[in-house]
Formats: sequence, structure tokens, C-alpha cells
Amino acid sequence: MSRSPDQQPAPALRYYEDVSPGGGTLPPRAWHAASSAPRLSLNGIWRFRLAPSADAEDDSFARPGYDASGWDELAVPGHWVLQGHGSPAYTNTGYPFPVDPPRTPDENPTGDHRRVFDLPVDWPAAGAATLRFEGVESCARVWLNGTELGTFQGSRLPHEFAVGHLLRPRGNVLAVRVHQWSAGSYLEDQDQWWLPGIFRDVTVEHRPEGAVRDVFVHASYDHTTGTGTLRVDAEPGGRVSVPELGLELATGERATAPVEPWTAETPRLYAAELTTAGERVPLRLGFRTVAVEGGLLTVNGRRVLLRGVNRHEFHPERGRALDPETMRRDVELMKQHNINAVRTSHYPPHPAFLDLCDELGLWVIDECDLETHGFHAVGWRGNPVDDDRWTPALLDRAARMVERDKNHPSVIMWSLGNECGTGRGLTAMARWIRERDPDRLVHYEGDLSCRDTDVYSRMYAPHEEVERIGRRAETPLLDRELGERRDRLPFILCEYAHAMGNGPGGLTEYQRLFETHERCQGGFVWEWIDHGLARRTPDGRRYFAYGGDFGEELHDGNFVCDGLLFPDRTPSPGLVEYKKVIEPVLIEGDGAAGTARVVNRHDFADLSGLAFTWSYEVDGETLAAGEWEVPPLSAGAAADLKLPDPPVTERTGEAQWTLRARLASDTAWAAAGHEVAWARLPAPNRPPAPVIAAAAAPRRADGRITLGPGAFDAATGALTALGDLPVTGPRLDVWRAPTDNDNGAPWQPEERYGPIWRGLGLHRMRHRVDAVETTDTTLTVRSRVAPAATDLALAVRYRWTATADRLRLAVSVVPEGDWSCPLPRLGVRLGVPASCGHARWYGGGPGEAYPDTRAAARVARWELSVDAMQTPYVRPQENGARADVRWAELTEPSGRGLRIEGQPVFWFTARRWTSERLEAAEHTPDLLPSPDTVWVNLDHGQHGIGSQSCGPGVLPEYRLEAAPAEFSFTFSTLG
Ligand code: IPT
Repeated sequence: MSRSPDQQPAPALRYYEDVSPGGGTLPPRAWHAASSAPRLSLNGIWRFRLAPSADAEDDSFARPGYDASGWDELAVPGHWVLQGHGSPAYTNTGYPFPVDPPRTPDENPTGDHRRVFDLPVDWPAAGAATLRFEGVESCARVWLNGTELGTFQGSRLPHEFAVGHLLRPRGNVLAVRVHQWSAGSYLEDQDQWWLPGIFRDVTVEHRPEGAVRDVFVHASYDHTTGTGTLRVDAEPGGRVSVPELGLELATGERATAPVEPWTAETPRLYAAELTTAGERVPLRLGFRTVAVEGGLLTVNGRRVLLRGVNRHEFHPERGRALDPETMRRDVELMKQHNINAVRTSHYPPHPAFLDLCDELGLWVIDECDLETHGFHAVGWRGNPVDDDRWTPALLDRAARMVERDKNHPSVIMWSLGNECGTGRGLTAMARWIRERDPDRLVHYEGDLSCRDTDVYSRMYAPHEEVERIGRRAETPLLDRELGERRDRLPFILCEYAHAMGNGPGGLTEYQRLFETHERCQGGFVWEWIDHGLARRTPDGRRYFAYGGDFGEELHDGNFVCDGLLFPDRTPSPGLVEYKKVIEPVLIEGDGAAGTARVVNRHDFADLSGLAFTWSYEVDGETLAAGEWEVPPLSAGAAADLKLPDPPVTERTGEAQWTLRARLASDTAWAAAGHEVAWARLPAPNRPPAPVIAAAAAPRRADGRITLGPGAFDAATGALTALGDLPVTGPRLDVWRAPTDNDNGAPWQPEERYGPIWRGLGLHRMRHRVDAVETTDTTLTVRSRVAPAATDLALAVRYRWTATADRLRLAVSVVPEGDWSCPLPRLGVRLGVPASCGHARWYGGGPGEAYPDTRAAARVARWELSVDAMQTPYVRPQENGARADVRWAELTEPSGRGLRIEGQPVFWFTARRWTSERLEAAEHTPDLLPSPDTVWVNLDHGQHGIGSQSCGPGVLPEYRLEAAPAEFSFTFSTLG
């Protein structure tokens, strides 16, 4: 659009609206955790004041004599909005200000930070020094001792100033003005909280004469000869020693030696040291070679399979200001859950995180701090990545990432950024990166043509499309040349399996595709952790907040809570499922024949690090167990093995083998005994001899019918008591509190069943009783269950029979009318006394499972309190079902309670609130336990979960179609 003639000329841009990356900083360089040169951390308590806008001309606070003693205190690193100044805000893709690049809104919270510091007494008197910021969001202007050093943008990237000439032994005054919004904000539209502040370390580093200006380690591995080649380029030059390899060489010189290669499975690092005239810098060398060969992504000559996650930096109290323990915890948790890769979505992480990836072993896609997603809303008009004025800023970002992180063996790909559309600026970045570091691959997802990339990467592609890509039969590109090029690239899903709320479903089926088609080299689940911010209710109960909870006028609700970890880093059922699906050892077999096959699915490691065990169980009780001899198979190898002879037993019941692979000894990320993989193999059952018990007869008296242990209301046929235990129901239930995946994302083209189910009224079904009939041995209740305003219905027959102490319910359901959608669930719901708060069951557990999220559920005996059976999704929704339950018991502390057996197995859910209450809740404290009832759902079927909150819906095989069904339960009392 052009300006109309009567409009004012554009006002001069302020420095924070400058599309250039800023000025006054030093060229970027590699980061190292340590060096012989002294360093002074300026992390700690600073003085702070907040202004509502950026136009404060007054910079007197930067002067040494200024008295800031009346200001508030603020922890640095930190975000001021998480320390009582202003509020965080969440948007997914929309800019929370008008899109008018590079202009910022008048409301531009600006935090003045001030810190007075002395140098340590042993700080060298002479020599240069730098002042280094590892991350400031989004634009900073910096003064030291009253002298302005410069300004910078690029929030999750390092910026450094030369300050040696300004430092004095005592009373240095560092002043930093931070603007929440800048031109850079247009480049930082990642799906996350907007969290301004100095959120990473601030350090003063002494730079002696002859100190290392920069160093670039090149350490490759030739798998055909087993040799590593090392060359260390440094400025100024110096010497490099690698004692373990007996290597001593000059910088710039090449040396080869037989080495053990670095891989994510075998993260072998060699300690080295670079010595220049003024400094000694410890280096950690990992020899490895990344390539695309024959259309495959290879490391050290082998195809790798990425079992990855997208990791945002997040802590529920500190936002993106992560402490070292949290970073280590993330890597440990990833390793413990069989994850081998991480995409640093969508910005370079704190540099220490990459050290941990080197050390514990993870493949890393290091992504640049770049996303311009919000331009999508304006037809990509003005997209900075396709506007040459912004290219210097893009190149600056690329350089700050590559230069900082170039010495990490874990980093195998550079990613240009996320969701920026397409444009010349991206091409310029890719070109610069290739030139600077030809030894790694370039990744970017947003350009289907892959013109700038070495891998074909997509997000949320449904299974059938991934399958087509695997067969190289995807929809061709219009441009033939680019199309042919893309056809030769390996394929990854940089995001898939959206882990929002309950889910994701369909992981197993993706993994099968990655294992079947060599081109499909795995993917990265979206995402690692829920970004829920910790808060408390007025009465002190902790919960996690999401978009809209801070009064944002524009926000995207709980879309920010879509991780495999809850905000407090408790693994969600989704993570437990992912661990099972990607386990690096496959155990399968024939329990009846007593044979099992073990497949080593590692890409590099053999099985010598694992110890295997077997156990033989009947009805969930272990009768015998022992160590299982499995050869130390090399990567990719398989062996067919015999199982031991099953123990001789008179026990009848359901028999099974459980086979496990555990760590044989302690590793850097888990202790010996940690379980890596497992399998259950059914063994031949010995059915118990049938017990013939006399059938009880229904008796009518005083408006009641009694049948065996059951008491019924004669008018409605409803069960009112089981023995002396009052119960409500059971009666048909098809409703579940819609999950985020049921609800789906608004832009989803497929049918979204959450809204469809509500539209049909499945949450307000009416139960009409048509007949209560008795015969000599049965009580039959006929009912029609239907919502208002439609002729769709479920005809239900409840058929009760009993012996003296057991009451059996057979349910038959026949849909009436044209049900064109699946049902959420199909089963019965009953209420039992709130005192029955303890559950035991034999079936899938210990955690929840749904039809397409049940790989990790193992059949055993489990017990948990009803409270502990709840999965605390940040936005409450259907949760907590246990799969394949043979029997379940709910008891009071006294032992009184009831037992339910299923014919066939059932889905077992127990909670202290109804599905209706669960659905109405917005945060966990909204869930108030009923004082008198535990609600129990016994389901014959559940609809799958899918991943439609961003990805594909439920696969056809996991739909719960409305179809005739029959199922039964036997109830008895306990205690
Ligand atoms: C995709 C984004 O890349 C990611 O940052 C996150 O927002 C994710 O979605 C959903 O949580 S983009 C989406 C529009 C496919």
C-alpha cells in the first residue's frame, strides 16, 4: 500500500527500530565453558526500574554517580515480567502489536538495569576485557562507567563488547536499558511467552595479550579406516595437544590418528587444549563426519534414525532463564526416555546445553533465532526474510549462532529458523553458513522446494503422506529441477506428534514408517515441555497458567502447553509412550513356543551395555525370574533365542513372559538397572475349572428388586446398592471431556470431533427407561439413550443375572439413526462411595492409555489411589483410563469395597469428579473432589486420541464407530 499524499512523512526510526542488528559489538566467536583467562560473572541481584514506553530520553542512570538505591531489586539472569513487573503474554503466531515493520508500539515496556561491581583483587592490571551477554530480549543499550558501548538485537544470541579500557578495579557501573519490543521482535515470533529481560549470563572476561580471539575445531572420522582427522584453526595461532591420542600439533595443521568416533549413542570425547601466547582453552573433541550419501543422512557412514524432540527452554518459575541443573535434567530425562536427538526450537539454547549434548550424547539441530510467522496473517506482505534491508540482520543472526556453537560435535545441522515463509534472506543465510562450515548440513522446513537445504523436512505430515514420501511418490514440485533435487534428499519430520494435552496418538505408526522406509529418518515430537507458568490460587494451591491468564488482549490459550513433560518436568503419559515406541532394542517372539527375537536397533552401539532379564507371571504374579543371556549384538543385528523352560506349576490363569533390557552399569544419565526396553509375550493359559453356582432369582418388594447382592429401584431398574455399598448407576455413558486433540486446531481441514460431539449433544444424553422386566433369573432394563433435537439414539439393554454373591451385567447397545461420527467412549458409568478411594487392578498400567497411546501400558497388577490415577493436564480434559483391565477393585481403608471383572477386558477410569466437571474446568484447581462419590467409567471402547491439536486426527483403526456392541461386567463386594 502506498502512503496517501496528506500523510506525514515517516518519523525517524529509533535505534530499537533499526533493521540492522545494532552497533558497537565485537565479531562473534566460539563459546567455551572455561579458559585460563579470568572471568567475572555479573549474575546476581541488580537494580531495576520499569518504564511503560521506550522513549525515556533520560539516561542519567548510566552515570557512575547516579543514586539507584531506591530502585527495586531484580535477579539477573531473569525476566522482569516473572519478577513482579508487568506481565508475560502468550501468542502463537500473531504479533501482539500492529504489523508495521520495523516500527514498535508506543507501549514498549523498557527495563533499566543497573549493577555496580568490583573486579576481583587478582584481576590482571593490564590487558583487554570483554563484556558478554548470552541473551537479552529483545534489544539492549549498554553503558559502562558512563560510556555508551552500543546497542544490540538478537535475543537468544551472544553479544560482546570490548571494555578493557573502561574497567577499573572498584565501583564499575554497568547500565543496561532493555526494550521489550524492537525491530528484532519481528524476527522473533516463536510460539512461546513474550518474556523480556536479561535472561542469560552476563560475564566480564579478561582477554590477555595473545588470547584466543576465536577457534574452530574440525574433527572428522573416516569409518572405512577408523581414523580421525583433526585440524584446529585459531586466531592467533598456537598449539593443540590431545594427550590421550599423543597428538601435539600447531593450529592450522592436520593430524590423523586412530580414534573412537563420537556418536549420540557413544559420545566419546577427547580432552584437548589449545595454547596461544596469552591463553589456554580446554577443548573437547568428538570425531564424527556428517553427510548426505545416496539420499541418506549419515554419520560416520551410517544411516541414523532421529528419535527426537523439539526443546524450548522453559522453567515454570524462571521462564527461559535456565539454571545448569535444569539443563542437565532435560538431557538426562531425554536420554532416560530413549530420545537421541533434539531440535533447539526455535533459537540457539544456552551454550552450556550443547556441552551437555556433547557429553551425554544427543544429535542436535541447532536452530537460529528467527521466526516471522505472524506475517502469514498479512499474506506474508513485508516478510523480513524476503526484504534485502533485513538481510544483514539475518546474516548477523546466522553468524552469531554458527560462530558460538561451531565446536560442538553434537550439532549435526544448522537450521535457518522456523516458519518464516520463503525468501532471499534465507538463501543468503544458507550460503553464508555453507561457506563458513561446509562440514554440517543446512536445515529449514518452511520452503517446500528445499532450495536452501540438505534435507527435506516437514511438520505434521500425516502418516499416509510420510509413507508416500518414503516411497519417493510424493506430489511432485512444479519446478522440475528443484523437484529432482528434493527427491534425492533424506526426509525428516522436524515437528510431528503434537503433544498437547492427552496424547499424542499414532506414534507407533510413525515409527513403523521410519523403520520401513530408509529415506524417512525420524522426527522430532512437538514438543518437550509444557510452558505453563507456576501460580497459586488465593488459598495457596499451585497450578500452571497459560495464555489469557495474564489479561492479554490477544492470546492463544493453552496452545503453549503441548509438551511431553508437565511444566514441573514430571513426565506425561505421552513421554512414557514415546520412550516405549522408540526403544532401541526390539524384543518380540512366541511365548507359547518359548522363543524370542532380539533386534538391536541402535545405529552404532552394541548391546554390551545392557543386561537382560526374564520373568514368568501368572495372573500378574511372578512365579519365576532370572537373568537372560543375550549376546552383545552389534548395531542392526538380531538373534533368535530360547526362553527358559517355564516353571512347573499347578497355578491356573493367564500366563505371560516379561522380558527386559536394563543398563548393566551406571552411565552419565542413568544408574545401572534403568530399564531401556521391555516386552510382554503371552504364554499358554491354564483356564481354571468352572465354578457352578446356583443362579439367584429376582425378588420384588417395597418398590425394590433384589437380585443376588444387588438392590434395584423397581421403577427405573437402576442399581442402588451392591451388598451394603450404595452405588449409583451403572448406566450407559458415551461422553468424555474433549481432549485438545479431540477439539483440534481451528485450521484443521479434517473433521474435528470435539465440536461435532458437542454439536450433537453427546454431553447431554437423556436416558428413557422403556421396560423393567424380570424372569426367573434375570432382570432386564430396556432404555433409549439420546440427545435432544435429533433422532439419533442408542438402544440399550441391561441384562442382570446373579449368584448369591456375584452380580453380572450384560450390556447390549444398538445405534439408531445415521451416526456418521464415532463415539467418544462406550461403556457404563457408576458412582461408588467417596471412601472407596483406593484402586487395584490387573491389566494395563501403571499409567493411562488410549487405543492409539497404549504401547507403554503393561499388563500386571497395579495399585494406586484414585487421586494418583489422574493425569494433571494443565487444561483439564479426559485422562486416566487404564487399558486392558481384567479386573479392578475399589476399596476403603477398611478393605470394604467392590470388585469388577470384565468380559471382555475393559478401560478402567476412576475419578472424584464427573466428566462434565472435568470438561468445565479450565485449570487444575477448578477440579473439586465430590464429597460423596468416586465416579467410575468401565468402557468397552474409547475413541483414539490422534494429534489433531496441530497434526493429523485419529487413524481409521482407532476410531470408535457407533456400531452394535455387547459387553459385560461382574460385580462383587469386598471386605
Ligand atoms: C508449528 C510451529 O513451528 C511450532 O512453533 C508450534 O507453534 C507448533 O506449530 C504448534 O504448537 S506451526 C503450525 C501452524 C503447524
